[in-house]
Formats: sequence, C-alpha cells, structure tokens
Amino acid sequence: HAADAYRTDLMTITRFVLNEQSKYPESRGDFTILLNHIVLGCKFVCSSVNKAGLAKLIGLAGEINIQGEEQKKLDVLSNEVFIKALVSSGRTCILVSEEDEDAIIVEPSKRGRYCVVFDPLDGSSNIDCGVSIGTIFGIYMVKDDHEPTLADVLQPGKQMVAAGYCMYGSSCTLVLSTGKGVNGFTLDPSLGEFILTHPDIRIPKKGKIYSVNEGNAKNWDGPTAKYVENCKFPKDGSPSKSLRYIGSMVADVHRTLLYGGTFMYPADKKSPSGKLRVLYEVFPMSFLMENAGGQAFTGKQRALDLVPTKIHDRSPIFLGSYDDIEEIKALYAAEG
Ligand code: AHM
Ligand code: MG
Repeated sequence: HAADAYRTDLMTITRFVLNEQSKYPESRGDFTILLNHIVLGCKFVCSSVNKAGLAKLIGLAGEINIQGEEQKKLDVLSNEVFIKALVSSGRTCILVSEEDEDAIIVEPSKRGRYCVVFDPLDGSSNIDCGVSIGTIFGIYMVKDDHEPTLADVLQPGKQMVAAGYCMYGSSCTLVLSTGKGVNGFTLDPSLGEFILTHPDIRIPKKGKIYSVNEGNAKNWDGPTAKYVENCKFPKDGSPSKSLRYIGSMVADVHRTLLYGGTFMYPADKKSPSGKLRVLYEVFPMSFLMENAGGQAFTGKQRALDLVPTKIHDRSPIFLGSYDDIEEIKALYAAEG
C-alpha cells in the first residue's frame, strides 16, 4: 500500500515513557520530565557534534570568538548543557559527571528525587576524525527527602532505576532501559523528536565478534588472554570470531547490543582496575546488557553487584552475549 510508506502514528520517546509509567499508579510524571531534560541535552550535543567539523573549518573551535572569549571545547560545553538541563528539571538532587571531580549537590529549591550519573561526551578523543561518540547516563532514586549525600550514588548498579546512552553517529540514537527491556529511538532531525525505531532490543545469545584494545595484550591476565586466543583459534571447531574495536565505548557497546558478541576493557598489569568508570560507564552499559538478555562481569563478580567506594572508581568489564560471557566467567573460575 502506498499509504503505508509513511508512518502516521509516531511513537516518540516521551509518549513511550509516559505509556510505560502510567502502569504505575504512584507515578506522577517526574521521570518523564527528567527524561525530557536529558533528551534536550542529547539533542543539543548532537547538533554541536554535527557542526564540530564545520566550526573548525570556519575557525571557531579552539580559537577566540567574536566576543573575544575562547571557544569552549565540546566536552566542556556538553557537560555544562547537561548540568543546566538536569538541575532545571527540578527532579534531581545529586549529579555525578565524568567531567567534574566532585559530585554536584542540587540547591534545595530545585531538588527532586533522582540522582543522575553521566559521562556527557564519552570518546571525545574521536571527535576530530568524525568517529561516533556518545553520552552515557544512569539514574538512581532516593527514597525520602533526606539531605543528599554521596552515599545516595555510591550504590550498586542493580539499584539503578534507568540507564541509557545516546550515540552521535551517522544517525543520533538513544537507547534506554527503565528496568524492563531495552528500547532504541532515533532522532528525526526534521521533527526534533526521538522516534521508537528499535523496540525491545534483545542481544543475540551468542555472537561472532569480540571487541577489545588488543594493544594491551602483553599486560593482560591469563583468562583474558585465553579468551581472546579462543576467539581467534577456537578449539571446538567453530569458526573464528571477527575483531571490531572503534575505541568509543558507546559505539562498541551499541554494535555489541545489536549484533552480539563481547566488549571488554579488562584489567592489565599497568591498570589493575581497567580504564572504564564504574558509575557512569560500567553500570549503565551493564544495566542495558542485562535488560537485553546479556551479561556483564568484572572478572570477579556480576558487574551490577559492585559497590563503588568513590564516584570516579574504575573496574574491569566484560559484557555482551549471554553464552560468550559464560565462557569468560568459566575461564576466570578455572583460574581460581
Ligand atoms: P574517555 O572517557 O577519556 O573518552 O575514555 C573512554 C573511552 C571509551 O569510550 C573507550 O571504550 C575507551 O576509552 C577506549 O580506550 P583505549 O583507547 O585505551 O582502548
Ligand atoms: Mg568516558
């Protein structure tokens, strides 16, 4: 039917989340309001990232602009936009950003019940060559109206009420879980709306891809080295796996979620806790993986069981397809 060429019943992210929340009689729409502010931040960053190459060409980035002020770097700018959007939502009480050493305690008149941990622009070293980058976020909720403290965010990842990321790639895609499944939305630039394009994402049970910075191999521990060896030279007669590594966590995890396989940032001798940050990198991505039917493991335990002791703590991480992570867990168990 020609009439079917255009979808006329658009499921926007706001409509989708409102529908979901309406299943809870106690819901007051606060989460939807918070999410709308996060979405605004994502749209702003998307538009800035798209203009980044152009800005450079016409001499904006890293130089003095017309008012004589130095142009802000994109990661600094993104951080400011997210903080202002989150505070002005009136629904947050404490914010943790990768860009800020200390947590931000929201002033009493603007407080709400949500704590948001985020990396405003992850993979920013990739900006100058146009590779996909992203924003990662996790959301906790405090139970009562006590004075917010760090203890409210130094919680295991399984306590998160929602998590997601927005990828600024060939299209702008926001992937979200509120604890029951994972859904993906793509920004329609002409509407300025995120439209549901990837309903109920399930990660394949087993994958054909592994993703890791193999340049660190000489410093890996036994189980990591063995797993990667098995990917290349399988002992059970199965075909060898493909290696894909962008070096931008959002892009690498997004591909893993859609195509299956594993994404790893293991410990190594030089960085015994790996590289990635627990609160706003490891937890949100692990939350999404589990909600899509996959697993996330630190080399010692389920990633979402970790209890961070400092807001910028790091942890090794292995996440992806259920069966592939089982294999990694078995190798670590054998090690003892
Ligand atoms: P960043 O927060 O400084 O941007 O670093 C995080 C990024 C992740 O996106 C990516 O998974 C990882 O660093 C890649 O690290 P490496 O270059 O060591 O492989
Ligand atoms: Mg980061």
